[in-house]
Amino acid sequence: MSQSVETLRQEFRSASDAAKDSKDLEAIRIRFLGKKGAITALLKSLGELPPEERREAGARINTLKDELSQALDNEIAKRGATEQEQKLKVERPDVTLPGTLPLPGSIHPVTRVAQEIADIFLSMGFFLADGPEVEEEYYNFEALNVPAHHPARDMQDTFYLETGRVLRTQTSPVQIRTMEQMKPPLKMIALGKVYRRDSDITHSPMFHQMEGLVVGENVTMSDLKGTLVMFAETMFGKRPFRFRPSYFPFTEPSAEMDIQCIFCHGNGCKICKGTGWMEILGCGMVNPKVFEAVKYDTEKFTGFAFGMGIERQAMLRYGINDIRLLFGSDIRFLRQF
Ligand code: 2NL
Repeated sequence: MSQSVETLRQEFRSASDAAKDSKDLEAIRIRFLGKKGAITALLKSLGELPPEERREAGARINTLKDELSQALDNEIAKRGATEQEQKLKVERPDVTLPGTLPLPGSIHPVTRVAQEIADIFLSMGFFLADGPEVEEEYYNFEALNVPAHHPARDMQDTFYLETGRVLRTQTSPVQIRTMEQMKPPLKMIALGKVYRRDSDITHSPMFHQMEGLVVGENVTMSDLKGTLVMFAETMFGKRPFRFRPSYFPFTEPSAEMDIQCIFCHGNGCKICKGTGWMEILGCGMVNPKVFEAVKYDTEKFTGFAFGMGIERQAMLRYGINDIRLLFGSDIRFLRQF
């Protein structure tokens, strides 16, 4: 046994002396110290020795093992450094080659416009509230005076989940939840993703909406007009606006606000369908039925509310004429913002 230990030591020395580079050294490590290497084989053969000799032989083999491993590490460190130096001498970087410019990231136009709109209302003293996208039917419909037979509740228009919940179709459930938690007066906005079963050239099943709500004593339609004109002028600059009567179950009376067409300046074009006007938001005085649902005193409090699609605002703001561009993630389009 002591014979074979000495033989291995000699074999290792000559192999190590002959090694040209770290690749050779790695091969040597496998040959001697690997799982199927010479040392392992030697350790396995211990069983063939008489028991009284095993202890000492085992110790010798382990000493050899440590010795070889140490010697290899030293050799690899030494050669590695030399090889690195050699490489650095030969492979010089060509500093005259043109570099690759890092592409700067940018904020998506929908996010930007959402932040811009939110900032306008925050500067007027509104606070921002948040709520779930998977919503109870009660908060999405009932509390907002949208009864069970209403067409908006149709399976065709709303994503119903197996749990009996829905994907919110508007951000108004956030206002309902907030009113349940807070006493008037309040001025709030809610902002986020909403979902409708609509998918064609001009509709996406997911889009972004922002709604606002003001509740207090003596809140009137004049407050609504003043607030929304101030918003629209900050957003789109001073240009003609108009309010048209409309209908929503959660407001009474209801209106829609139009801005003079930003493409044809009121002359009439394809985009405004020849009317010279473009709708920017829906609004109205809060229907007392909504206040009843949240147990607000309808004798004491009134309020106004409004809602707008963010994608629509982004299209108006930047003169984008196809909503698909906003969902396409085409870097050439997005890089312009
Ligand atoms: C639109 C119109 C609107 C509201 C949303 C609302 C919320 C509560 C009470 C009353 Cl809690 N109203 N929201 C009111 C009028 C219009 O949205 O065109 N959205 C895209």
